[in-house]
Parts: sequence; structure tokens; C-alpha cells
Amino acid sequence: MSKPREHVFVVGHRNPDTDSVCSAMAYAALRRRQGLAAVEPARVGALNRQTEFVLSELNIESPRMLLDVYPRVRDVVDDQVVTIAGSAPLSKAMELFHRHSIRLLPVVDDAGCPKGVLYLKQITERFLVPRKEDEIRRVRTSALALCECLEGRALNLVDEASVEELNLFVGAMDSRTFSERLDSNNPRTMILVTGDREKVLRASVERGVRILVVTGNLPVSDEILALARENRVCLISTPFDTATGTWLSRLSTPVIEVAEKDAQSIGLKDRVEDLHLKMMHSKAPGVLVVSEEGTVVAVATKSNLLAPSPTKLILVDHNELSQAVPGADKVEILEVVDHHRLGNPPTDKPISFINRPLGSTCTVVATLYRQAGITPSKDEASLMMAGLLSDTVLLKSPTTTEVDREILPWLGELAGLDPMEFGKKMFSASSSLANAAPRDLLLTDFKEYETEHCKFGVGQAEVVDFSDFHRLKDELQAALQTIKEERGLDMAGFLVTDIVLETSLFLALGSKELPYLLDYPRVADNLFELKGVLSRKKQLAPHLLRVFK
Ligand SMILES: [Mn+2]
Repeated sequence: MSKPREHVFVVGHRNPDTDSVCSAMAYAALRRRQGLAAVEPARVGALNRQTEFVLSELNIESPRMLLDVYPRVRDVVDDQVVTIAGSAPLSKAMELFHRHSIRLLPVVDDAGCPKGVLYLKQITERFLVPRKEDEIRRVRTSALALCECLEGRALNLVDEASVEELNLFVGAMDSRTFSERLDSNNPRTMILVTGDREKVLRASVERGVRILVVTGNLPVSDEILALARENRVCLISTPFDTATGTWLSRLSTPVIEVAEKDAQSIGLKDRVEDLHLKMMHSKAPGVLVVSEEGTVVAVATKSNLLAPSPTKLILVDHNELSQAVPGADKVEILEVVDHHRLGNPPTDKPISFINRPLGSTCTVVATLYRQAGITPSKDEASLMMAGLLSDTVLLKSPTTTEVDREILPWLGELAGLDPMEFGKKMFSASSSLANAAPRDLLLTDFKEYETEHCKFGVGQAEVVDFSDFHRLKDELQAALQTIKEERGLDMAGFLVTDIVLETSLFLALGSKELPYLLDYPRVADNLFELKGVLSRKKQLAPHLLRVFK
């Protein structure tokens, strides 16, 4: 796992149309050619049939699909983590805290899965807060942990992994005084630290102390060793002197014994905002980050929350967050290239914002190629041509401008394609009503509107002739009725536009007064003729919003 570097996605709106996808691809190519590193086009949703046709006809690969751009934990944490085994002594933990300048140390099992957490603050408090003598002498440890802590050599081990409450004694007194000590304490709960005091050693192994530590690497006789074996005494030899060895013994507790067991954890793929929540509601200085396999891979602290997301966005063909890829509000937006009304959110920094009321975002991008003095490649020109033809419905939509009319032949020439011929193929590929279920046809591009007294929805499809529509009208009407009821609409309609004849039919279900309200010529039951109407956005919707007010 390594931290991803900055990555810029050029992305259109949700429910992408041809202009959205093609302008993202063409603009990403332009920015790459201008030297912007790690820039990639993307889309937020499945390609529609028209865009699918365009890309397969041009033999260009579909851009990557983005589900969301919410910053993830993996984007903000370091890929290095220091962990400790549960059986390791506290002395080892102290060394790691110091060496890596950390305040939190995950305790893991052999597989690397979390078993608890050590907090530097809590551990140091154990030793700094004054206590009674018998508390200070008490050490919860195992022979194994003590041996590791003292960097010792095990001469004899008995039940070495068993963790017990033991009491620490130093054999520094006269052997007689020492024997009295032994009598007044239970030897099986004693850790005895001493040098090469033969009498003390002998008394200890004879009475069967739990652990005998011989300091300074001093020699131990075979006789003592044999007695230790006989009386089940753990015998450890350490290079430290008695003072250091005794002091260190207090740090021999296996870390799992003092670790906080219910540590907070979060997945690498989880959102940074969830990490934020966990941090806010926890007193702990950090949260464990676990992989999909459940192993600890990082520790996230407050400073990770401040790390900027490596994902950045360039929005094309939209500027409103409600239409943008989910999570767009959590990452930096570098640029906007669009041809819609303004509904953009405020930004922290000045950004490049290009919005022109042209027929398509592809047209805007084409003007940017010209401004930059960069000639589009064949593929780049083909993509922009397709987006322009799509959004302007072959230059017939009332949204078409002089700039669109002027730029289209230029793109066609660079693409080596006849724009109108390509456009007609493109629309007939996407406009056949025969290959989809009626419900899908209605909902592919269905928009809902609301006035004070009325809620209505209108689907739209573009066709190259009305024959399929007339054949499917009854089925479409039944499906439209279902949608109207499901969504509690006062009126549900389907606008079918013949882009060759430049006219539309409107299938509309509503109240008995609907025909009078609509005021369009009725050609059959629930069917109206809308001569010259091509645009739902510019022509039909404003009319409906007015009559339903
Ligand atoms: Mn557009």
C-alpha cells in the first residue's frame, strides 16, 4: 500500500449524455497536452445508447466509471505502521514509542490482526503515579516476557508463558535475613533478583521461588541449576546489573495485559468523514486502520484528517453539485467548463470557470483548443463533433448558436467524417424505440417538475420516424399510467421528437381538463401534436409550468 499521488478527474454530470462524456474526454486530452499531469476523463453512470454507439463507431474506449469521490482513509494515512506482539514486554513498547516518536501502539496477533492498543500516556502514568510499596513490588508477567525484557538467557523454564501476579525482591541482604524474608512470603509468587551470592541462590532454589534472575551474567553452578530443575524454578541469567535488572523487571509485563482492548478501528476503504466522526467521539489519540483481511496497516491520528485528498475534479457540462459525482463537495474542484445556467457552489480558491451559452460543452472545449493553438487529433475532433451534434440535435435545437454552426465543419474535417451523416447514424442508433422495454424508454430521460398545485413528469425520446412509436403507443401508455400512479403525479407525459421532421408528439395522461389546459392539437386519445417543438427544457417545460400554475 502506498499513498496515491494527486489525480485529476475530468467528469461530466450524473446520468451522462453524449456531450458530457465526449467533452470530458476531449478536455482531459487538451489539459494533458497542455502538461497537466495525471488527468483522466471519467463518467458518473452508465453510458446511454447514443454514447455507446459513438464510442464503438469511433473505436474509442469508454472512460472510467466513478461511483463517488469521497476521500477514503487510504488516501490520507501513511503506509508505515509500527506494531507490537501481545506477548512482548512493556520495555519493548517503551523503546518503540521512543524510537518512532509515536503515542499509540497497536498490539497484534501473529496474523497482524488487532488485539488492543497501548497509549503512551496511560503506560507512563502507571509508573509515574506514586503507589504503596506492595503495589510497586507487584509485577504481572511471565517468565518468557521477563527473560525478553532483561535480554536474558533462560537456563531453566517452567510454565514460561503463564502470566501471573508476582512480587519483586532483591537478594541484597545477608543470607539469614534473606531466609526470614522467604519464610514470610510465598516463594511461588516471587521473582528474586540477585548476583552471584551462592547462599541466596541456594536458599531460593531450595524453597522454590517462581523466578530466579541472576544478574551481571555471573556464573551459575551446575548444582544450583540442577536444584532449580528439581524444584521447578525458572532460572534466568541477564547481562544487566542488579539495580538495572530490578528496575527493568517492572517493565516486563506482556503488553496484552495492559493494552486497551476496545480500540476503535476503521477500514482503508472507509470514508475520511467517518474517520472524522470516530475521532470526534473518542478520547483516544488515534484510530487503527485495518485492511480488508483485518490486519492493522496504519494508525490514523488527527493530523491525517487535515491531509488533502489526492483526488481533484474538473467539472464539464455541469456546475451544480446536485448533478455532480457524489462526494464532489469533499474534494478540490480545479476548473469548470460548461454551457448551463449557474448554480455553482462557492470555492475556497480562485478557479478557472468557463461557461458559455453555446449549444454544447464540446463546442466550448473546441474553442479552448483554438485559443490554446492546439489542433485536435482525429479522435479528439470526432468526440467533440459527436457531443456537439448530440446536444444541438444536429444543429436543429433552438439552443444552437452561430459558434456551433461554424465549429462543426472544422471538427468534421479534422475527424475525417461528414458530420451530418455521422449525426444521423448516431441518432438512429439511439432512437430506436423497439429494443427497450416501454418502462425503460419512458424513464431513461424522465424529469419531474412541481408547481404550487401540480406535480408532473415528462420523459423524452428522440426518433428518426414515428412508426415504432405508433406501434408501441398502447404499451407505452399503460407503462406511463403505472409511473404516474407510482410517483403520485397529476400529469405524466412522454415527448417523442422526430429529429428529421423537427416535430414532436406528446403522450400525456392527466385530468379530463388536460386537453384544454395543454392547448395543443389532439391527434388521438391522450396524444397531442407539438409542431416545431424539439426541446423539453426550452419549449415544452416552460409551457407546462405556465399552464399548471
Ligand atoms: Mn451539454
